[in-house]
Amino acid sequence: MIIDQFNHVLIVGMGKTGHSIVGFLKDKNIRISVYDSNQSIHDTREKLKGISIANYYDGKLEEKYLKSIDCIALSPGVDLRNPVLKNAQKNKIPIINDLTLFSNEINQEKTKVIGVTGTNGKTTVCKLLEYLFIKAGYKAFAAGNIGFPVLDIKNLNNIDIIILELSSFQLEIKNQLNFDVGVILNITEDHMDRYNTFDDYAKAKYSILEHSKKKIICADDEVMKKWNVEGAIVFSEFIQKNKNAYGIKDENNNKYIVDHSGLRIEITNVNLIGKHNQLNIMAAIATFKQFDNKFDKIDIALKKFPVINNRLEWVKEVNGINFYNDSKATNVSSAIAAVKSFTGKNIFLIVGGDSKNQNLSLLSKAFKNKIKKLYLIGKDAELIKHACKNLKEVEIKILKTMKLAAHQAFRDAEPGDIILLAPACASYDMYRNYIERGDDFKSIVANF
Ligand code: UMA
Ligand code: ADP
Repeated sequence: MIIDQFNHVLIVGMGKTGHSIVGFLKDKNIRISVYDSNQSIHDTREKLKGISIANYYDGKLEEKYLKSIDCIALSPGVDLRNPVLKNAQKNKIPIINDLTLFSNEINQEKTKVIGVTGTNGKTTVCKLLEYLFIKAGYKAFAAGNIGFPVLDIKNLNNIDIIILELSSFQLEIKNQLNFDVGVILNITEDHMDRYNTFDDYAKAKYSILEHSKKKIICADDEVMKKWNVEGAIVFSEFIQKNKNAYGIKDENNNKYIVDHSGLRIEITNVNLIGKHNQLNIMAAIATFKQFDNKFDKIDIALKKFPVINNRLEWVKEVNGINFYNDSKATNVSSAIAAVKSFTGKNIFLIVGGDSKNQNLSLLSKAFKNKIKKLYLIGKDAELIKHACKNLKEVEIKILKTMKLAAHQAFRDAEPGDIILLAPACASYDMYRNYIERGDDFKSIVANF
């Protein structure tokens, strides 16, 4: 058991993951110290009442906090480039995360593990996989970056299949966890405030494949196209020659997911809209098929799978105008995917927030001939306006609040039009998170 090697662990970051790690370590006869840059010692102490904690630290991470410890358990939100952490690595202090501890807990003979990563679509695919497995009679559970730390999973031994949503931050920390199937959905720019180069970000994603018995990747993705992944199972919008390929076939205005062994699953009238969701569904089916070939009601199940909140979620129709909330579109590529999901419609689009050093230039190309008016909110409104300056035919307005933006869009739109919130940015400059941002939008729209 890896943790037996350590006497004193410093947990860095006391959010969900930090607390989950404390919960795991507290009965293991190991000294625990905790650190958080923002949460005050007082608050953390209050939350950990009744647990024996050697030291509470807050403020800036200091070299001296590492003095008596022999392991750092890191939360994903903490940047590994922090000089103190870099030094720790240099001094061979092991840096682990909750997945490292989990890899020692799980009996992989009994419980299968699927890892899903990618810039966008992880939660959709993980939830869909969990749903399909449960429909097919398995005990399945989705955890990880989805919002449920792995060490909080109860009755691990009773679960047949765990579906882990994995962020690049979680994959950066090397561990012994192996995946029966590892999936990369797509790789586009995100989190550039955490990586020196896009290549570093892509490498973190790639690392999932090094630990996966079966590898599923997207053949259409510009980054993955350049990789040569031996034996990979691929999914694509097109029909690929590769015998391990899943593709989409159009027939008499109906769409089917097909493979080269006769699979044919209709996806015409599913609730998840847009081409990106067709790719997500295909990735989920390709994964499901690695475990089960008997369940023959996938198409019926798919039609009942509901849209997940804040992901191209239809909100309301007022005077023939349809409102959609895609608050989880926190990067450029997801906002573009949202815009592309509506054909032949005028889109009145609300964008903005913290653009996280992303390259915003792709927005203007994608918005051309699709967007009628653009409403910009939040910290980087001016930056986005500048990036869209070539969109001569699109009126761009900067507004102070979501409420002003939504009201302006409602005044401007006409029956048949779409009002879409797809911010392309993180929400932290205006809200606690994307959920609060989506809720704000929905509550404003509820009053129209
Ligand atoms: N903190 C520090 N120093 C830092 C940064 C943060 O002390 O330099 C502290 C903060 O003050 C805070 C705590 O660390 O108190 C937060 O830790 P965290 O950011 O690691 O967040 P958790 O609550 O542990 O949630 C994490 C994931 N968060 C991030 O990766 C940023 C959650 O994903 C995940 O659901 C959860 O673990 C369970 O696995 C969220 C996310 O935004 C939803 N993920 C990113 C994404 O999806 O794009 C990657
Ligand atoms: P993640 O967990 O990777 O953030 P989600 O399923 O929560 O993924 O979706 C996040 C955002 O990305 C939503 O706005 C959603 O509409 C969009 N999205 C989902 N799948 C894709 C995809 N394959 N490509 C681009 N955008 C996507």
